[in-house]
Amino acid sequence: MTEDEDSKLTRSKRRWASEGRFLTGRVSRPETERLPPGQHLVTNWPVLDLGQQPVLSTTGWRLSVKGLVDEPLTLDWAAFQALPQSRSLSDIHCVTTWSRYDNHWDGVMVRDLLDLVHPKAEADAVMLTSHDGYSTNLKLADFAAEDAILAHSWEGRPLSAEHGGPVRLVVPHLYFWKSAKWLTGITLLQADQPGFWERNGYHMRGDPWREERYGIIP
Ligand SMILES: Nc1nc2c(c(=O)[nH]1)N[C@H]1C(S)=C(S)[C@@H](COP(=O)(O)O)O[C@H]1N2
Ligand SMILES: [Mo]
Repeated sequence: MTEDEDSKLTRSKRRWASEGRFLTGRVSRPETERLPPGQHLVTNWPVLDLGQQPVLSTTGWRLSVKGLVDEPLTLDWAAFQALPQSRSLSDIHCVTTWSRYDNHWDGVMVRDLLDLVHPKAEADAVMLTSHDGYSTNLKLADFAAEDAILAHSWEGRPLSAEHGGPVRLVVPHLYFWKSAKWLTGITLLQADQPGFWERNGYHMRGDPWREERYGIIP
């Protein structure tokens, strides 16, 4: 990271703050209300996916960011590691009703990645695609949440293959199905399109505090 790039990132963060960009209108909850409605606490970490757990090496790993961006980008492992690295602490809330507190994630903050690609003004949604054929959608404001991270490590150790390694998304303020494992593609779109579970009865947004579990079943 050169001084120059660093100050460019700093400048654009300051600009986002002054524009109030990506504000979701979310309120923080008091400690007494840490568990969303209908959830129960677990201390293990369940594995949930479509039944395929690809084992990917970091050598062949690629992540592309495309669609409505001025600077489309494909990162290999070295390029991803060269981006500013951060730690994010958050709770997991799965739509199947388990929650897990205090997960330490290491990786690249979504905002730092977005700073590099320059989303176009008309970009309002994101489609995430994964190596196992999974997809899920987010509004750009949710994807760009302050604590959203492209995580390569959990509790200081490389993310295991079953939990989405080498890199998964973590968007803590939404149900965990939005947090794509084995992430390979990020496409910025003008309008929100349903991903895999969203086409199969899950809610388009998935806010656990509003119990946005299910959408309208077609
Ligand atoms: N690529 C991919 N990502 C995925 C899934 C999947 O099937 N494939 N399942 C989602 C669901 S429904 C949940 S609850 C979480 C589970 O993550 P975990 O197995 O690490 O607990 O991953 C989400 N991300
Ligand atoms: Mo889930």
